Amino acid sequence: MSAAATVYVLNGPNLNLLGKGQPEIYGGETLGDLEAACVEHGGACGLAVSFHQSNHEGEIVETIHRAREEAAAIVINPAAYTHTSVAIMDALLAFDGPVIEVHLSNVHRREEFRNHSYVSKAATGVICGLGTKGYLLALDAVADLLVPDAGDSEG
Ligand code: CA2
Repeated sequence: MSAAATVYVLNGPNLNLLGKGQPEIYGGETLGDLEAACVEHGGACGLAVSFHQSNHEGEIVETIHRAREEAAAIVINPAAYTHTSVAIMDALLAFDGPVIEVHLSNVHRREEFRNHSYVSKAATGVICGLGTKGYLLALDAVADLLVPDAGDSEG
């Protein structure tokens, strides 16, 4: 049996406050709850989830560099860096596997500055507005994208 593929699930600034404020926008689950749900759901999809959160742009860039060696896919909620960070976009562009961008809130219904994402330029797909369920749907997408196309092996 082959080892489970590793997926890095990355969370940007202030997401450590999840469940501790603004529940009308970001819901009531804590980051710990979200990590547990991702690990469990990832496991059910045959994926090993490595979960990270940082308030520092350079640390996120370095974690993405590590993912180049250690992960088959990335799920990322870059939080406010979504709208500002060319450095995170460039790091993701240098990653070979699928990248799924997730936002808890529907960024297109909010302030105009949240409508633009640098990270989307490097994303395979984007999920927003579905709360923490979006992370689980992103893991489903990763599991699908990593399975070699059955058609490829048939004569
Ligand atoms: O909707 C999302 O997931 C966002 O990425 C969240 C970011 C925001 O800057 C993006 O525009 C959209 C903010 C994360 C802040 O999280 C908090 C959670 C609870 C309490 C305070 C902040």
